[in-house]
Amino acid sequence: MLYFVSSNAHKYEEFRRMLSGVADLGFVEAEYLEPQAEDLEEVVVTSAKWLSPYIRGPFFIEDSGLFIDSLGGFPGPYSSYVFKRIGNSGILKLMEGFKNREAIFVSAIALSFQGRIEVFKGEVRGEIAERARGGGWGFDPIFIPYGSGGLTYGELGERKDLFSHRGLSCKKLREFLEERWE
Ligand code: ITT
Repeated sequence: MLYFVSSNAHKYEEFRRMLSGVADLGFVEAEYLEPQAEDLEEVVVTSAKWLSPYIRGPFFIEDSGLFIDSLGGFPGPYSSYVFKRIGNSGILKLMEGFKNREAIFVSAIALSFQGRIEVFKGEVRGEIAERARGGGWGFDPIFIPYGSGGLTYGELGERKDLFSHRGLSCKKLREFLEERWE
């Protein structure tokens, strides 16, 4: 069994869906120590090293962040905290008056496997919508990935996986596991 450690059940659902047929995915619902760093790769590698003595067998974690160009990359590594504090309406308010609504959604996975830490990254460019559209969770209703025909993650439903930052990082994880997972 491969384990995903996270406090976020939505992420687990997405990974389970995307890794089906490759590995059975268990969920360890837990919060863990995250260093304050701008680079998500640094965050996940440090956290995975910190977690490894506590978890028997292979596991992975993921850190994601929404980097908005006009806001100097904010909220970036602080996305979870900012979402909890001000939500999508707060982000839309901050964006009022900005013509440039471009943003990048980034996902970094650290896999602890056979004594090593492997990193897989995914990045998607897109735009912050003028208003919230569709369902989903977190920033889903306000992020429009390029190539989706103007639909937000929230409006894409499960098709989000085909366009998303997590879809890209998970594709790399999947390819890695396809060659090694038994
Ligand atoms: P962990 O315990 O796995 O860290 P988390 O929710 O704190 O779970 P992150 O630190 O990666 O996750 O925070 C990223 C935040 O960005 C997350 O809480 C959401 O609000 C938002 N987010 C990340 N990926 C998203 C996605 O695919 N769709 C919508 N919002 C997303």
